[in-house]
Order: sequence, then C-alpha cells, then structure tokens
Amino acid sequence: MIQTMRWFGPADPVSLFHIRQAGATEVVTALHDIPNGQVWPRAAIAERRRMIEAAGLSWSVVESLPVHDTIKRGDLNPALIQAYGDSLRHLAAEGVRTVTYNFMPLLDWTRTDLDWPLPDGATALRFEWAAVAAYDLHILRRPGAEADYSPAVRHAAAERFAAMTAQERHRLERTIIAGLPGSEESFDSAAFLRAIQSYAGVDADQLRANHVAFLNAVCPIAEEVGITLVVHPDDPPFPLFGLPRVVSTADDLDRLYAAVPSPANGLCFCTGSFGVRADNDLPAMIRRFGERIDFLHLRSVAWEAEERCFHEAAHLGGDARMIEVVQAVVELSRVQRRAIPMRPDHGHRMMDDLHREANPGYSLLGRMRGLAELRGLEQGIAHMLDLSPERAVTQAPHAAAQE
Ligand code: CS2
Ligand code: MN
Repeated sequence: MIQTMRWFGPADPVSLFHIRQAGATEVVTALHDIPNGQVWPRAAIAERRRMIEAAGLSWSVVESLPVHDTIKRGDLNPALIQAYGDSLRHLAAEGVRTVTYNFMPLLDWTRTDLDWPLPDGATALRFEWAAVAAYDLHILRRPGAEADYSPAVRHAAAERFAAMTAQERHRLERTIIAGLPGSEESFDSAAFLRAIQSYAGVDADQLRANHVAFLNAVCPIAEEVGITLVVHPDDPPFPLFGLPRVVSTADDLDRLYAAVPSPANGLCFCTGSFGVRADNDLPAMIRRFGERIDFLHLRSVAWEAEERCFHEAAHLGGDARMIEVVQAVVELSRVQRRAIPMRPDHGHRMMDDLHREANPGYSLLGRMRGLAELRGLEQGIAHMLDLSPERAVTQAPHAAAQE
C-alpha cells in the first residue's frame, strides 16, 4: 500500500512535516477553499503540489472534488459538468491520478457525537440512531419523519430529547449539521430542512439514474486524461432524513459497475463506511471489486447492541476484520502488481491532541497510531505470504510493469 494521510491544506492544524514524521509518503488533499461547482485553476493546483513536494511528500490522490447537489438532484447543468471536466484536466496535468467524490445527497458523513469518551481516556466519533431520531423528530421536525423510525426508536428519541438541556440540543444539532458541506458557514436546521425538501421526488432509483448520468458525462474526460474517479461509499450506509443512499452495499456496487463499465469508474474502499453493515463482507468485497479499487480508507467501527449504533474503534479493533481486509489487499496488490494508496481514515483523539484543535476525526496522534498498526500488519502479512514487502506492495504500478 502507498501510505498516505489526509491533509486539509494550509489551514490544517496538522502540518505536512508531522504527516511525514508519521511515516506517510503522500498526502491526500483538495483545494478546500474553492466553492463546490467552480473550476480548480491549474496554477492553484500546481502551487499546492509544490508546497507538498517541498515537505518531501507527494500528491496523487484528490479527496474530494465534490459533486454539486444540482447534479445529484438530476440536473446535468452544463456549466457544472464543464467545470468538473476542466478541474479533472487541470489535476491530470499536475500529476493527480485518482479523484475521490461521493454521491450522498446533501450530507457527507454523519455522527451524533464527535468526542465520545473511551475507557482509555481517548475520544471517538459515534453514531447513535436514537439521537438522529431525536434531532429529526424534535429539532428538525421533518414532516413525515415518523415513518422512518420504529415505535421503540421513536420512544427512545422522545425520552432522549426530553432529558437534554438546551445546550445539549444545540450541540446535537451542530454535530449532525457538521457533516454538511458548507456547514462552517451558516447552515442551520431551517436551511437543512429546505435543502432536504429540494430532493422531493428523488428516490433511490432516481438517485442511481442521476449517478449514472453524471458518470456518463465525466468518465470520458477522466479516461482521456488518465484519471480514475473513485466513489466514496455512504457513511453511514443507509438512508438518513428521508434522503436515499445508493452506494452502501455490494449489490449497489454491482449495479453501478454494470451501468457504467468505464475503467475510470473506480472505488474508494472505505472499511469504516461499508463496515457499519453486518451484511457487507469486507474481505469478500475487496476480492470482488478489487480491480475497481484505487484508494483505501482503512478504519474500523464497533457495532453496539442497539440497532444502527456504532462508534469508531481502533484501527485493528472493532468489527472490520482488519487482518482479513489487509490480507485481501496484499493479495490483490500481488496479483495486479500495483500498490494502492491507503490512508488511516479517522483516528481517536488522544494524548496531547485532546487539548489541540483538529478537524473531527483528523487529529494527528490517533491517525499516526492507526497508520503504524496498518503498516506493521501489511508487512507481517506480506512476509507470511513469503513476499518481500517492498516488491509486493510498495512499488508503483509503472515501476512493476517495467521489470
Ligand atoms: C471521509 C469523507 O472524513 C470522512 O469520513 O472519508 O468525508 C470523504 O472524504 C468523502 O465522503 C468523499 O467525498
Ligand atoms: Mn472514508
């Protein structure tokens, strides 16, 4: 695997040198300051690349070039498609090979607690279904929301809401809205509700069709310039707030690749997202969709006793079966003679980071621990498979092909 870490650009409290000291050779980043829908100018991409290279790192994966909600709603607005295509051309000209995006309506990731205390004093991101229901039914007050929750969950949500202080209610609202792009600015629940209503009539079938239409418009450009577009799965992998989600299961992926076979239609395999569902067999999915996988997000979640509740576990802990996952990746890399970029997706907030600012999930020390564990796991597995780890899994594809 090519070891990477996400970097949020010059505004990230985690520096490039810290990422390098953690052992990564690449960063995964985006021009976060450019509003969704606008072209990424080549000069700005080049400048960012120089900044990264000056720290001794490289940049070949973008996360993310976001897809505008207008397109997700099914309007292939020519100016937006043109901008997406131009950004792809500019990125390719600067050496980027992989571009991540997601096709979740409105929300990106969703959690209900960003600082959930673990027994060892670190904190994790957590998702609790009754808290989502409490927000949806009692704060957002989305019309028709009752139908999306079982009577038991509605009951738990009402109790949960009644027991919350005004401050706790506000914190829950901010936490859920934190996964909305643009949330840094002014998104509040009223605006969120209006945005949800703008998806009226877009059911799962329609969203799938919109995704296919988007890919049919941009894959030819990606193919031409040598970029793979990798879709990030839904996080969590089930519908929220009445909005459909269509990149949640192996069956969803089968349909996606049958509809758009283009080699530019790739996959960001996120074990923390797919792994929330017990019916997603992660090692089997890696074997099945291996040729589509061009980027790996490795982290684990621990399923809790209550329905649809989980928290982020240590990278080798929880329910992701990480040893089998990494073994499947090592075998894939050997068969395909290529190294796949990987990042420890999130990490626990721990040690000195408990007192430092960071983007939720993206403090340094927990990710450094995760990367170290994953690196060791990979080398151990490769060794046990009687491979030299350097040859099998850290060589760039073109270097392997020249042998
Ligand atoms: C990431 C996602 O932080 C995370 O959970 O994995 O935000 C991911 O970057 C996007 O969904 C990709 O568009
Ligand atoms: Mn991810």
